[in-house]
Amino acid sequence: MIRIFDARQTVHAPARELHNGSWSDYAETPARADAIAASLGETSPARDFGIAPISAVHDGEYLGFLERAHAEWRAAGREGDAIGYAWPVVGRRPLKLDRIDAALGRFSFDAATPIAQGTWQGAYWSAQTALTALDDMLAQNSSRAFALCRPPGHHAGADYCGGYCYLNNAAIVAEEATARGDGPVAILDIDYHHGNGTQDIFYDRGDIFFASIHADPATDFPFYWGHADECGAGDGRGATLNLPLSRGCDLDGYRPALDTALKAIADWGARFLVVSFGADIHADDPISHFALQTGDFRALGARIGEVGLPSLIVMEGGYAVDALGANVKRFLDGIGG
Ligand code: Q9C
Ligand code: ZN
Repeated sequence: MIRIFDARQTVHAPARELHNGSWSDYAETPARADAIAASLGETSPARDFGIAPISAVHDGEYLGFLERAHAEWRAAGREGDAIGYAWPVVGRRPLKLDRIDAALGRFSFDAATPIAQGTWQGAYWSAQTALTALDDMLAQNSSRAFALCRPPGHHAGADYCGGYCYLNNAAIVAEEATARGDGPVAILDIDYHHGNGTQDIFYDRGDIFFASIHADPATDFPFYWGHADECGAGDGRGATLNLPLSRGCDLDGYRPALDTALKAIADWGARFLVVSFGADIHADDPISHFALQTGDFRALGARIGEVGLPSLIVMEGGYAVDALGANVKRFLDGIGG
Protein backbone atom coordinates (compact mmCIF):
# COMPACT_ATOMS: atom_id res chain seq x y z
CA MET A 1 0.00 0.00 0.00
CA ILE A 2 1.14 3.56 -0.76
CA ARG A 3 2.00 5.25 2.55
CA ILE A 4 2.78 8.96 2.70
CA PHE A 5 4.14 10.75 5.75
CA ASP A 6 5.96 14.06 5.85
CA ALA A 7 7.97 15.21 8.87
CA ARG A 8 7.34 18.86 7.93
CA GLN A 9 3.89 18.38 9.49
CA THR A 10 5.39 18.10 12.96
CA VAL A 11 6.37 21.80 13.14
CA HIS A 12 2.72 22.32 14.12
CA ALA A 13 2.76 21.94 17.91
CA PRO A 14 0.37 24.09 19.96
CA ALA A 15 1.13 23.98 23.70
CA ARG A 16 -2.29 23.79 25.29
CA GLU A 17 -6.04 23.89 24.75
CA LEU A 18 -9.03 25.03 26.73
CA HIS A 19 -10.60 21.78 27.94
CA ASN A 20 -13.65 21.71 30.19
CA GLY A 21 -12.85 25.09 31.66
CA SER A 22 -9.14 24.78 32.27
CA TRP A 23 -5.95 24.64 30.27
CA SER A 24 -4.63 21.19 29.46
CA ASP A 25 -1.79 19.88 27.30
CA TYR A 26 -2.71 19.87 23.62
CA ALA A 27 -4.01 16.37 22.79
CA GLU A 28 -3.24 16.52 19.08
CA THR A 29 0.54 16.11 19.42
CA PRO A 30 3.38 15.44 16.96
CA ALA A 31 3.96 12.21 18.94
CA ARG A 32 0.72 10.87 17.44
CA ALA A 33 2.16 10.98 13.93
CA ASP A 34 5.49 9.55 15.09
CA ALA A 35 3.71 6.60 16.75
CA ILE A 36 1.75 5.82 13.60
CA ALA A 37 4.78 6.26 11.33
CA ALA A 38 6.77 3.86 13.51
CA SER A 39 4.12 1.16 13.03
CA LEU A 40 4.01 1.57 9.25
CA GLY A 41 7.58 0.82 8.26
CA GLU A 42 8.70 2.61 5.14
CA THR A 43 6.86 5.80 4.08
CA SER A 44 7.38 8.35 1.31
CA PRO A 45 7.46 12.13 1.83
CA ALA A 46 4.95 14.54 0.34
CA ARG A 47 5.46 16.44 -2.90
CA ASP A 48 4.34 20.04 -3.29
CA PHE A 49 1.19 20.46 -5.40
CA GLY A 50 0.96 24.15 -4.51
CA ILE A 51 -1.94 26.17 -3.18
CA ALA A 52 -4.40 25.63 -6.08
CA PRO A 53 -5.95 22.34 -4.86
CA ILE A 54 -6.28 23.86 -1.37
CA SER A 55 -7.92 27.01 -2.76
CA ALA A 56 -10.39 24.83 -4.63
CA VAL A 57 -11.92 24.00 -1.22
CA HIS A 58 -10.98 26.86 1.11
CA ASP A 59 -11.84 30.56 1.06
CA GLY A 60 -8.96 32.85 0.04
CA GLU A 61 -9.44 35.23 2.96
CA TYR A 62 -9.39 32.32 5.40
CA LEU A 63 -6.14 30.99 3.90
CA GLY A 64 -4.55 34.43 4.22
CA PHE A 65 -5.69 34.60 7.83
CA LEU A 66 -4.28 31.16 8.62
CA GLU A 67 -0.92 31.98 7.09
CA ARG A 68 -0.55 35.31 8.91
CA ALA A 69 -2.49 34.88 12.17
CA HIS A 70 0.41 33.83 14.36
CA ALA A 71 2.64 36.69 13.17
CA GLU A 72 -0.23 39.15 13.75
CA TRP A 73 -0.77 37.72 17.22
CA ARG A 74 2.88 38.35 18.05
CA ALA A 75 2.74 41.81 16.43
CA ALA A 76 -0.14 42.60 18.79
CA GLY A 77 2.25 41.92 21.67
CA ARG A 78 0.90 38.50 22.63
CA GLU A 79 2.86 35.44 23.72
CA GLY A 80 2.41 31.77 22.85
CA ASP A 81 -0.25 30.49 20.46
CA ALA A 82 -3.03 32.58 18.90
CA ILE A 83 -6.45 31.69 20.24
CA GLY A 84 -9.78 33.49 20.03
CA TYR A 85 -12.17 34.47 22.76
CA ALA A 86 -15.08 36.13 20.93
CA TRP A 87 -17.24 34.62 18.19
CA PRO A 88 -19.92 36.16 15.97
CA VAL A 89 -23.30 34.66 16.80
CA VAL A 90 -24.66 32.65 13.86
CA GLY A 91 -26.66 34.99 11.66
CA ARG A 92 -24.76 38.13 12.70
CA ARG A 93 -23.78 40.28 9.72
CA PRO A 94 -20.41 39.30 8.22
CA LEU A 95 -17.98 41.99 9.36
CA LYS A 96 -14.40 42.01 8.09
CA LEU A 97 -12.51 43.35 11.09
CA ASP A 98 -8.73 43.70 11.19
CA ARG A 99 -8.04 43.10 14.86
CA ILE A 100 -6.51 39.66 15.36
CA ASP A 101 -8.98 38.69 18.10
CA ALA A 102 -11.93 39.51 15.84
CA ALA A 103 -10.37 37.55 12.96
CA LEU A 104 -9.79 34.53 15.22
CA GLY A 105 -13.49 34.56 16.09
CA ARG A 106 -14.56 34.99 12.49
CA PHE A 107 -12.43 32.13 11.16
CA SER A 108 -12.85 29.51 13.90
CA PHE A 109 -15.64 27.81 15.84
CA ASP A 110 -13.98 26.71 19.06
CA ALA A 111 -11.26 27.52 21.60
CA ALA A 112 -9.47 24.19 21.19
CA THR A 113 -7.67 25.01 17.96
CA PRO A 114 -4.80 27.45 18.61
CA ILE A 115 -2.67 28.80 15.79
CA ALA A 116 0.97 28.26 16.71
CA GLN A 117 4.17 29.33 15.02
CA GLY A 118 4.30 26.25 12.78
CA THR A 119 0.57 25.81 12.17
CA TRP A 120 0.45 27.04 8.57
CA GLN A 121 3.49 24.97 7.57
CA GLY A 122 2.19 21.86 9.33
CA ALA A 123 -1.31 22.16 7.90
CA TYR A 124 0.06 22.90 4.42
CA TRP A 125 2.20 19.74 4.42
CA SER A 126 -0.67 17.73 5.87
CA ALA A 127 -2.77 18.69 2.84
CA GLN A 128 0.17 17.96 0.51
CA THR A 129 0.51 14.54 2.18
CA ALA A 130 -3.07 13.72 1.17
CA LEU A 131 -2.57 15.13 -2.34
CA THR A 132 0.62 13.07 -2.80
CA ALA A 133 -1.21 9.90 -1.75
CA LEU A 134 -3.93 10.65 -4.32
CA ASP A 135 -1.44 11.45 -7.08
CA ASP A 136 0.52 8.24 -6.46
CA MET A 137 -2.66 6.20 -6.37
CA LEU A 138 -3.88 7.51 -9.71
CA ALA A 139 -0.44 7.41 -11.36
CA GLN A 140 0.15 3.80 -10.27
CA ASN A 141 -3.46 2.75 -10.81
CA SER A 142 -3.37 1.52 -7.23
CA SER A 143 -6.44 0.58 -5.18
CA ARG A 144 -5.25 1.80 -1.76
CA ALA A 145 -3.23 4.59 -0.23
CA PHE A 146 -2.76 5.86 3.31
CA ALA A 147 -2.08 9.53 3.97
CA LEU A 148 -0.64 10.02 7.46
CA CYS A 149 -2.02 13.53 7.79
CA ARG A 150 -1.42 15.69 10.84
CA PRO A 151 -2.95 18.08 11.80
CA PRO A 152 -6.25 16.36 10.93
CA GLY A 153 -8.81 18.08 8.72
CA HIS A 154 -12.45 17.00 8.95
CA HIS A 155 -13.64 19.74 11.35
CA ALA A 156 -12.27 22.53 9.10
CA GLY A 157 -14.81 24.20 6.82
CA ALA A 158 -14.24 26.36 3.76
CA ASP A 159 -13.57 29.40 5.97
CA TYR A 160 -13.04 28.14 9.48
CA CYS A 161 -10.78 26.04 11.68
CA GLY A 162 -11.84 24.06 14.76
CA GLY A 163 -11.51 20.67 16.46
CA TYR A 164 -7.69 20.56 15.94
CA CYS A 165 -8.28 21.01 12.16
CA TYR A 166 -7.17 23.83 9.82
CA LEU A 167 -7.22 22.52 6.23
CA ASN A 168 -9.70 19.83 5.26
CA ASN A 169 -7.42 17.16 3.80
CA ALA A 170 -10.25 14.73 2.94
CA ALA A 171 -12.28 17.44 1.18
CA ILE A 172 -9.20 18.62 -0.71
CA VAL A 173 -8.49 15.16 -2.15
CA ALA A 174 -12.18 14.47 -2.80
CA GLU A 175 -12.38 17.69 -4.82
CA GLU A 176 -9.10 16.97 -6.61
CA ALA A 177 -10.10 13.39 -7.51
CA THR A 178 -13.40 14.76 -8.85
CA ALA A 179 -11.58 17.43 -10.89
CA ARG A 180 -9.28 14.78 -12.35
CA GLY A 181 -12.29 12.76 -13.52
CA ASP A 182 -11.88 9.91 -11.05
CA GLY A 183 -15.25 10.36 -9.36
CA PRO A 184 -17.98 10.16 -8.39
CA VAL A 185 -16.28 10.40 -4.99
CA ALA A 186 -17.82 9.34 -1.69
CA ILE A 187 -16.31 10.28 1.66
CA LEU A 188 -16.81 7.88 4.57
CA ASP A 189 -15.98 9.54 7.89
CA ILE A 190 -15.44 7.11 10.77
CA ASP A 191 -13.71 9.42 13.23
CA TYR A 192 -15.43 9.46 16.66
CA HIS A 193 -16.47 13.07 16.05
CA HIS A 194 -18.78 14.26 13.30
CA GLY A 195 -16.92 15.66 10.27
CA ASN A 196 -18.74 18.98 10.28
CA GLY A 197 -16.25 20.77 8.03
CA THR A 198 -16.47 18.16 5.30
CA GLN A 199 -20.26 18.14 5.57
CA ASP A 200 -20.44 21.94 5.29
CA ILE A 201 -18.11 22.05 2.27
CA PHE A 202 -20.23 19.63 0.23
CA TYR A 203 -23.66 20.14 1.82
CA ASP A 204 -25.34 21.64 -1.24
CA ARG A 205 -23.50 19.58 -3.84
CA GLY A 206 -24.82 16.44 -5.46
CA ASP A 207 -21.52 15.33 -6.99
CA ILE A 208 -19.74 14.25 -3.77
CA PHE A 209 -21.39 11.95 -1.21
CA PHE A 210 -20.64 12.34 2.51
CA ALA A 211 -21.45 9.66 5.08
CA SER A 212 -20.43 9.95 8.72
CA ILE A 213 -20.64 7.54 11.67
CA HIS A 214 -19.94 9.35 14.92
CA ALA A 215 -20.88 9.98 18.53
CA ASP A 216 -24.30 11.58 18.83
CA PRO A 217 -23.75 15.36 18.70
CA ALA A 218 -26.44 15.69 21.38
CA THR A 219 -23.74 14.47 23.79
CA ASP A 220 -20.46 15.11 21.99
CA PHE A 221 -18.41 17.70 20.11
CA PRO A 222 -19.06 19.38 17.65
CA PHE A 223 -22.69 19.52 18.94
CA TYR A 224 -24.17 21.73 16.22
CA TRP A 225 -23.72 19.35 13.27
CA GLY A 226 -24.14 15.65 12.58
CA HIS A 227 -27.71 15.04 13.69
CA ALA A 228 -29.58 12.32 11.81
CA ASP A 229 -31.94 14.73 10.06
CA GLU A 230 -29.11 16.59 8.29
CA CYS A 231 -29.16 15.09 4.79
CA GLY A 232 -27.93 17.83 2.42
CA ALA A 233 -29.64 20.77 0.71
CA GLY A 234 -30.52 21.85 -2.83
CA ASP A 235 -28.58 19.78 -5.37
CA GLY A 236 -26.97 18.00 -2.40
CA ARG A 237 -30.21 16.75 -0.91
CA GLY A 238 -29.71 13.03 -0.16
CA ALA A 239 -25.91 13.23 -0.63
CA THR A 240 -25.22 13.62 3.10
CA LEU A 241 -25.85 10.74 5.50
CA ASN A 242 -25.43 11.07 9.28
CA LEU A 243 -25.42 7.99 11.50
CA PRO A 244 -24.99 9.10 15.13
CA LEU A 245 -24.30 6.38 17.73
CA SER A 246 -24.53 6.40 21.51
CA ARG A 247 -21.58 6.55 23.87
CA GLY A 248 -20.32 3.10 24.79
CA CYS A 249 -20.79 1.73 21.26
CA ASP A 250 -18.74 -1.44 20.57
CA LEU A 251 -18.12 -3.45 17.39
CA ASP A 252 -21.58 -5.05 17.49
CA GLY A 253 -23.19 -1.65 17.75
CA TYR A 254 -20.94 -0.19 15.08
CA ARG A 255 -21.35 -2.82 12.34
CA PRO A 256 -24.98 -2.06 11.33
CA ALA A 257 -24.16 1.63 10.88
CA LEU A 258 -21.13 0.75 8.76
CA ASP A 259 -23.27 -1.58 6.63
CA THR A 260 -25.83 1.20 6.16
CA ALA A 261 -23.18 3.75 5.16
CA LEU A 262 -21.46 1.41 2.70
CA LYS A 263 -24.74 0.37 1.10
CA ALA A 264 -25.69 4.03 0.64
CA ILE A 265 -22.29 4.75 -0.91
CA ALA A 266 -22.63 1.82 -3.34
CA ASP A 267 -26.26 2.70 -4.21
CA TRP A 268 -25.24 6.29 -4.91
CA GLY A 269 -22.80 5.03 -7.54
CA ALA A 270 -19.44 6.00 -6.03
CA ARG A 271 -16.35 5.07 -8.04
CA PHE A 272 -13.77 6.36 -5.56
CA LEU A 273 -13.73 6.35 -1.75
CA VAL A 274 -12.02 8.72 0.65
CA VAL A 275 -12.00 7.38 4.22
CA SER A 276 -11.66 9.97 6.97
CA PHE A 277 -10.18 7.58 9.51
CA GLY A 278 -10.12 8.46 13.19
CA ALA A 279 -8.72 5.99 15.69
CA ASP A 280 -10.48 7.87 18.49
CA ILE A 281 -13.28 5.25 18.33
CA HIS A 282 -10.89 3.05 20.37
CA ALA A 283 -11.89 2.21 23.96
CA ASP A 284 -8.75 3.82 25.44
CA ASP A 285 -9.14 7.17 23.72
CA PRO A 286 -8.76 9.85 26.39
CA ILE A 287 -11.31 12.30 24.92
CA SER A 288 -13.83 9.89 23.36
CA HIS A 289 -16.40 7.33 24.55
CA PHE A 290 -16.77 4.38 22.18
CA ALA A 291 -15.58 0.89 23.11
CA LEU A 292 -13.88 -0.58 20.04
CA GLN A 293 -10.85 -2.77 20.74
CA THR A 294 -7.58 -2.89 18.81
CA GLY A 295 -8.57 -6.21 17.21
CA ASP A 296 -11.82 -4.69 15.92
CA PHE A 297 -9.98 -2.30 13.61
CA ARG A 298 -9.09 -5.14 11.25
CA ALA A 299 -12.78 -6.07 10.94
CA LEU A 300 -13.73 -2.47 10.18
CA GLY A 301 -11.03 -2.19 7.53
CA ALA A 302 -12.01 -5.53 5.99
CA ARG A 303 -15.69 -4.53 5.78
CA ILE A 304 -14.80 -1.27 4.00
CA GLY A 305 -12.39 -3.12 1.69
CA GLU A 306 -15.23 -5.45 0.65
CA VAL A 307 -16.99 -2.70 -1.31
CA GLY A 308 -14.15 -2.90 -3.83
CA LEU A 309 -13.70 0.83 -4.43
CA PRO A 310 -10.29 2.47 -4.87
CA SER A 311 -9.78 3.88 -1.38
CA LEU A 312 -7.65 6.70 -0.05
CA ILE A 313 -7.41 6.62 3.73
CA VAL A 314 -6.80 10.01 5.34
CA MET A 315 -5.76 10.14 9.01
CA GLU A 316 -8.03 12.19 11.26
CA GLY A 317 -8.15 11.87 15.10
CA GLY A 318 -7.02 9.30 17.68
CA TYR A 319 -5.39 10.35 20.94
CA ALA A 320 -4.53 7.13 22.76
CA VAL A 321 -0.93 7.44 21.58
CA ASP A 322 0.22 4.10 23.00
CA ALA A 323 -2.51 2.21 21.09
CA LEU A 324 -2.42 4.35 17.95
CA GLY A 325 0.20 2.49 15.93
CA ALA A 326 -1.48 -0.89 16.40
CA ASN A 327 -4.96 0.49 15.72
CA VAL A 328 -3.94 2.11 12.44
CA LYS A 329 -1.91 -0.91 11.35
CA ARG A 330 -4.82 -3.31 11.98
CA PHE A 331 -7.20 -1.07 10.05
CA LEU A 332 -4.84 -0.89 7.06
CA ASP A 333 -4.22 -4.65 7.20
CA GLY A 334 -7.98 -5.16 7.16
CA ILE A 335 -8.75 -2.86 4.24
CA GLY A 336 -6.00 -4.63 2.30
CA GLY A 337 -4.49 -3.79 -1.08
N1 Q9C B 1 -13.52 19.26 26.35
C1 Q9C B 1 -10.53 15.25 15.93
O1 Q9C B 1 -10.66 14.13 16.41
N2 Q9C B 1 -12.23 18.73 21.94
N3 Q9C B 1 -10.81 16.35 16.62
C2 Q9C B 1 -13.15 19.50 22.66
C3 Q9C B 1 -13.78 19.05 24.97
C4 Q9C B 1 -12.30 18.82 20.53
C5 Q9C B 1 -11.31 16.27 17.97
C6 Q9C B 1 -12.74 19.61 24.08
C7 Q9C B 1 -12.10 17.49 19.93
C8 Q9C B 1 -11.71 17.59 18.49
C9 Q9C B 1 -9.97 15.42 14.57
ZN1 ZN C 1 -12.18 12.86 16.38
